[in-house]
Amino acid sequence: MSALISSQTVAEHASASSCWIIVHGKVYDVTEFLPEHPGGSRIILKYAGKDATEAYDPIHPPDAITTHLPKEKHLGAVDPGTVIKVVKELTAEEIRRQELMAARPSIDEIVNLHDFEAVAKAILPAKAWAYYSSASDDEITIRENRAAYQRIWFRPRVLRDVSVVDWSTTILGQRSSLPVYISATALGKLGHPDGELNLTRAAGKHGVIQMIPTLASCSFDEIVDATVPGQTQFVQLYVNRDREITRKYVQHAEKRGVKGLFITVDAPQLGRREKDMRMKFVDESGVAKVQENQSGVKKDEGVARAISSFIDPSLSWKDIPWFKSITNMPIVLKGVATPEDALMAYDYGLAGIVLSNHGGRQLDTARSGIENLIEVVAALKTRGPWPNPKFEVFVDGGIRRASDVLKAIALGASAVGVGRAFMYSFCAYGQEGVEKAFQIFRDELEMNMRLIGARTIDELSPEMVDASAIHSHAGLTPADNLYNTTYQPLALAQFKTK
Ligand code: FMN
Repeated sequence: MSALISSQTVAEHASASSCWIIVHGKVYDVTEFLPEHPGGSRIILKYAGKDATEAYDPIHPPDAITTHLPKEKHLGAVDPGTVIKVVKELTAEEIRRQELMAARPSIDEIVNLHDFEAVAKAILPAKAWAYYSSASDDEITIRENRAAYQRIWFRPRVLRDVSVVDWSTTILGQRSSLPVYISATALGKLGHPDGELNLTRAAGKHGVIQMIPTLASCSFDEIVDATVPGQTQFVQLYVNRDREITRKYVQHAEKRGVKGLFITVDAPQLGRREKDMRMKFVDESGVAKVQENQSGVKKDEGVARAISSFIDPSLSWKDIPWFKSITNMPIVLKGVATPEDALMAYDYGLAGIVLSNHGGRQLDTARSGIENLIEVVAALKTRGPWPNPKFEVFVDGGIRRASDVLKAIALGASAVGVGRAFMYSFCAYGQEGVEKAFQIFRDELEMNMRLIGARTIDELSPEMVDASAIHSHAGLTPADNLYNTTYQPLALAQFKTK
């Protein structure tokens, strides 16, 4: 066994020419890795010669450092006897958040999914809130994702004996207790120490399907290990420039029993999420440090961009046969937005598509998934009978109510994905929060299905909704918040003041 390394020795390697860090009690020499770190070298150098565990944990799966750093750079364990325990003083912001955490509404007082968002906003660290809530550019699409559902109205049927209603369904041939799956949202530990495991555990208990993100804070295996027998998971894929890494990841997922591969196709480059980017310029005390801009801080970073530089922008339709050759999992393209691409996915023999704009985080002023659904279903009907069990269409973005879910299904979606609402539910209340979110969906589905006159998911049909206003963007145009905050209303003629 190699000798223990004293923390004083580690502290001697605190520069770019020799940079050691401690993560989970182990010492690593990251000097040569500094220029390669996807998040930039500055953040590592901040912890040079010190324990970086606290900063490392929310952004990386536990095995990231051991996998990416060559064995000879794993220097050994730190001698615990030499570690000086620093009692960290809480900042005013941390104290404020702890107080808010203690004063959270009890979970019984949470009546809808918006409540989770409000609680999460109050208790999350500023960086986590910025990363989770941000959307691209002027954040028009994220607002449209909600507004689009408000342009669709129900045409309910009556007198249909709705004493028993059943909202269970199948998604890619897998049983699901809800017509809703948990969409992939990266970096769960920014918002809760158990990260994505909150979702896995709640989903296992309630028969809901979870899509595992490539960029999860927990490792892929930790997430799969937390399942119960028979639990279904899908995996979301960001395709790596190094296809060998992608091949291994996909085949490992299949071997571990994952039942569907969702390839994200709307992110050849990550969108500019300005709320997240601005966080780069705020130091730990919460003080903006915009002046650093002059001294070389790259403005186009932020948590999202820092972790995503491996994504391959050259991905194209030509790669699809390769994906089909490396896996037997059903392949779904996540982030399709037009009938043209929907038909291509169909013609390439894929299992389905997700009509998604990535929660408004990619191309701003892209239309909502639900608006695209109408055109996509019309186009797919030209290829044969619809619904088609061999090709499923999913929708995500802005879904916060069972009524949203039912509108999407009535218009032809097999099921819908929910990102933020589940994420905020665990940020606010951990696993219990996610379970409560499922309960809210169940309660709302039961009530709405009765009121619409649909006893099962199959009984939902296009005649039950009026979507005639969906393409009219004039009425409920999302507010341009950035513009509105800067420009005051025009002044009217003023009375003289004395
Ligand atoms: N989609 C991906 O394909 N991969 C990701 O890593 C990913 N991370 C996300 C992280 C956050 C914080 C959020 C809010 C969304 C992310 N998404 C990602 C998009 C979601 O999978 C989903 O498309 C979107 O959240 C749906 O919109 P909603 O949040 O309004 O439900």
